[in-house]
Amino acid sequence: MDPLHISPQNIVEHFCAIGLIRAHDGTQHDFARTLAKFTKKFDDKGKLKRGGHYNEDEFVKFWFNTHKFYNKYDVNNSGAITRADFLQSLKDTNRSDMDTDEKVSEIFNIADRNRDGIIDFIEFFCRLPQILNWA
Ligand SMILES: [Ca+2]
Repeated sequence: MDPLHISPQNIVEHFCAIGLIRAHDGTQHDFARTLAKFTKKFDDKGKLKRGGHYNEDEFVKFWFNTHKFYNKYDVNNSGAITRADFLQSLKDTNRSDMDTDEKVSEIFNIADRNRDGIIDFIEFFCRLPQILNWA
């Protein structure tokens, strides 16, 4: 593998190898789908990208920005998104037209894969396209 260019497939294989995502629980599939979606779309300046590859700097920037976005929902900076965090961040966006409790339940139903009551970063990333549609 060219060390300066990493494909979504390289990233998926690496994340599997270190145990962050797994084939048997569906995280590998969802993770790969989200990654492919975003690597195809944007370069590091937010412009539409031609191929589906990142160089190392671009990937680090992308990964950093995705964590920054995750941290916006982690209102109390605990490192994990709880229902209270999500509820607060939806209320902060001042969208009183929504039933925020219902929204939070919907988000947790699809994103909290292991049903431990928190959305960790990998769970968040796997469902990022849906979360972006809601938030
Ligand atoms: Ca969880």
